[in-house]
Amino acid sequence: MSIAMPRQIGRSLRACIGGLLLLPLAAQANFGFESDLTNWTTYETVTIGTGGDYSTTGYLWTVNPHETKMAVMVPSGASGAFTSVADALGLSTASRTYLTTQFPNTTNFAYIQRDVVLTAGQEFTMAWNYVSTDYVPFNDGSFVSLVNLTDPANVPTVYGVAAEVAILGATNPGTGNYSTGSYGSTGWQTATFRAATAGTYRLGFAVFNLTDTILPPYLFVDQEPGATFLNGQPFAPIDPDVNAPPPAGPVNGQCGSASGQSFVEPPVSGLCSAGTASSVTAGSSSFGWTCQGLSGGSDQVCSASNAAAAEPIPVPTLTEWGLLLLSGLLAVLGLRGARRAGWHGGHGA
Ligand SMILES: [Ca+2]
Ligand SMILES: [Ca+2]
Repeated sequence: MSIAMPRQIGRSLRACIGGLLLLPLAAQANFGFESDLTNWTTYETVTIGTGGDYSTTGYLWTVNPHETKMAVMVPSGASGAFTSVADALGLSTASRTYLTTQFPNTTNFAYIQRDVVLTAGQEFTMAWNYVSTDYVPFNDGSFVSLVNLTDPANVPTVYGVAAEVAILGATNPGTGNYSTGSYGSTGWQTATFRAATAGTYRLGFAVFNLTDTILPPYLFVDQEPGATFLNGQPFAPIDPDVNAPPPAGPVNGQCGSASGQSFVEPPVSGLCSAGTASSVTAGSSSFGWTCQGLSGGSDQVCSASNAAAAEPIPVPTLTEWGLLLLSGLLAVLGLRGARRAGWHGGHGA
């Protein structure tokens, strides 16, 4: 008992210190919507969902939250809302240009946003799930934003890219970072954020119709991934779209795991961990390629050893010499044997 007391105090102190380190997010609670929409500002159709069925043509999607509640967003209201949405989210001119370039025909929206105090370099994540009730080619989409209100020139990192905005789910292949196709879902995905300088940031999630206001998509948001089911079966999050649009900020090319390794044929995977891989060229002793930066990012030149060029040359040469020596030896031995047999024969006769 007398020993347990100090231990308990020690534990409490450690818990307090842990809480202080996490203060910025902890002090502004309800990132997981367990207290409904407290601390969030909403626009158009935003409700609190406790999980359930969301049917699209031919598919029964079941989307459940992390813990008990999540935000459920559906674009509605008047068309032509982009500028007022961008104003509310605090987007820079560059971010607006990026979004209107990728999605020139947005009509109506729904969004949620809140201000978050972050320390320099602080990281956090949020989860989201886009469900399309529309079908190709009638595209719809969604994006996330994190704007440095204190120091707008120092943009944060969203999904690994130095930019205020990142496209999330979209319906048409090649238009989202995660594209569902007709009536599909991205499953629960995790967005990553990293503050630049210390300050107040505005976090926003937006979902929109394109061209018309028919068959609006859903965007579900929670602090951690929930669960998704398709026709009652567990549905895993989909992979990123390999033909996704360029990111909103520069991405420097970076060599992948194949760099510096040894191959007998040109490597086809692990070429780049960031950027777009060029075709692989085969030299006499090495393979070479370039990881090309995106949206103004720098390129990186990468190489791997060409084992096929180095190995086969000495091996046949040695074998050939060996065979030549062996046949020469056999010829000499055969001749001597014949001579000795002759001598013996002669001697014995
Ligand atoms: Ca939740
Ligand atoms: Ca639509």
